[in-house]
Amino acid sequence: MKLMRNTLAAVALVAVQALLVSTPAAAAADACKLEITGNDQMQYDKKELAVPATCKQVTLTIHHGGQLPAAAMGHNWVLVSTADLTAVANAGMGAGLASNYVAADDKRVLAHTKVVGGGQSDTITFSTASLKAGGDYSYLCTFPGHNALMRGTFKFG
Ligand SMILES: [Cu+2]
Repeated sequence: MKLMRNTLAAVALVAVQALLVSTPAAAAADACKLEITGNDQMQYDKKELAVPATCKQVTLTIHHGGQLPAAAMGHNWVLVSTADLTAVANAGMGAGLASNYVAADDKRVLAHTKVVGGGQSDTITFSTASLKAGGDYSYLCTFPGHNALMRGTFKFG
């Protein structure tokens, strides 16, 4: 019994050491990396993405796990204040695929990827300087007609 207790204590100690060894900087860097995947059924695989407010920059990769081309079932990832979601989607619709369905100089767009088709991906890194911790943010796909299904909550902090 004593041996078992010692073994448990040793295991606990190793676990604590493992926690201490992983530096806060390394943990934060990973926490600031996000991935999301769209499919041929007009869906993202995540309804929510979150990063801690300590992230000065966020790296996001969008994957398209389907097979349809961008012209038919393209997806992007656009970050907005939730209050701007519909307006940004409407403005993006007229911008066209060549502009990734994002209107030129739309200040309401806080970050966005390219439109990707089946098998493609795109990675962006954006600054969080303009984001407020605890603010109400959302992401959406601005391909015409997609945002009704393709939207989610973005939590910062
Ligand atoms: Cu889409």
